[in-house]
Formats: sequence, structure tokens, C-alpha cells
Amino acid sequence: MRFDIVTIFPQFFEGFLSHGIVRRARQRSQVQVSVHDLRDFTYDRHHVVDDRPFGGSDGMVLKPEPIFRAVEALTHPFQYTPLGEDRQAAEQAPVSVIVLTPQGKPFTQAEAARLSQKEQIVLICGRYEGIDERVAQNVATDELSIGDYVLSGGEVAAMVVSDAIIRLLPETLGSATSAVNESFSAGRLDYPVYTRPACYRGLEVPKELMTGHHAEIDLWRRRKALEKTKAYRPDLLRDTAALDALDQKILKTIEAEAEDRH
Ligand code: 6GU
Repeated sequence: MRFDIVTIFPQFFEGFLSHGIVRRARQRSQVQVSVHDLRDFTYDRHHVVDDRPFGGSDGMVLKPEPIFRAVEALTHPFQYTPLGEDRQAAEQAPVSVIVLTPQGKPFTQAEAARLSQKEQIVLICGRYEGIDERVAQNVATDELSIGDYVLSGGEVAAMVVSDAIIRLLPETLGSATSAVNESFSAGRLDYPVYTRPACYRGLEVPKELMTGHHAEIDLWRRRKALEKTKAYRPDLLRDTAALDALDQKILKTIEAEAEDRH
């Protein structure tokens, strides 16, 4: 897989690219990541990438021309279909061109899994008050947001999106099963974990984990995972069909116990 990141702050990505799983995946050639300065796709003397919004309002808008040129330079024509033309075709093409914006579709684990099948992903980082809408309609295959808050630019979001995808690539994680086993693949948050020492400042590790009894440990973990999910992410439990039969049973027990306390 290949990533091309288009940004006005290429240096932002230096630390991200040279540490951890992303660094290892690059060293092993599981992924190629290139970062491109949007200003390199301007032709004017001052390398201007932004301009004032038509209709008036605060702030500056990223101009379409440098972004169109960057995408044309970084992709092969006919390998992708822009969003404004055909959403279905855009999703299935081997190349994705993604605009990162708080106005985008929410980025999820399912979206990361879909994108991990692509040959090439171009990430366009927004700045200022936004990007000329002709980019989203005529060049992009997706507009993504990483959550309901506003960042000062798309750079951090580009790292979030590419990290979530890269760790799903085959042989990227230490253990091939760890990506399958985790939060969100299972429709709930993960269980809490502990390590040594067994007692720290009088704080004991839960005794259920110290028994070596596999079935009891599994039951305890499922229960804690569901309690946390209920507390922090009740939205994930609205569709209990995503849970297996044992989780559904444990959840009913948790809910019955909460009833009893009222
Ligand atoms: Cl993708 N960009 C910006 N600027 N803010 C965001 C975001 C993206 N996702 C959530 N907030």
C-alpha cells in the first residue's frame, strides 16, 4: 500500500513516520508513505495556497488549483472516481483520495478496514477555514472527519487515519490475531488489563485474574468490558446483535443488578 499526504506542514509528519508500528511497516516495505508540500504545486512567485472566501466571512480557504495539480501528479487517471460522480464507484476503486475535514463522514474501524484494501490513498489535509468545495466534489473519493470536535488542521487527522489503516495491514502488528480481538471489532470496548506488581501501594489486582482459571478470567473480562461500555459508550450497546450469546447474557445480568439497586 502507498500513502501520499498533501499538506502545508510536511514537517508535522517526521516524528509520526519514524516511530513505532508505522516506522516498522515502512522498513519492511509493507507501506510507502510520501509527504508532499502543497506549496510545491503552486506556480506563482509567493507559492500562495489560500484566498478569501466568496460571499465573505472570516478566514481563508485553500485554493483548488494546487490541490487538483497535486492529485493529478500523484495518481494515475481512471484508477478512481470522484465523490460527486458516483459514490459506489468511489468506494470500490483501487485508489482513494480523501479530504480530511470536520464536515466529513465519521472515520470508524469499519472504514479503516475498508481502506486497508486499497492500493493507494491520497490524504489531503485542510487548513484555515476550509477547502474549496470543488475539491471534494471533483477530486476526492471520500471526505472524512475523525470526531465531533474541531482541530486546527487535517494533519493530526491524517496521522490518525493512516495509523489506523497501517496497523491493519498483514504482518504489521506483532501478533496476527491482535487486530481481530480488540475493541470495536467486537462491538464493545476492551476489558481492563493489569500487570505486575500484584499489589502496588495497597492497590490489588482483581483476584479473578490471579486464579489461572481460564473460564473464570474470560467471564470477568467480558463483564468488565460490558460495564465500561455501558458507562462510556451506551450507543454501542443499542444494537446487541453485535454481541455474542454469552455477552448478551452477561449484559442482562448487569442490567438486572442495576435494577435491583434502584
Ligand atoms: Cl479531519 N479536520 C479538522 N480540521 N478537524 C477535525 C477533523 C478533521 N476531524 C475532526 N475534527
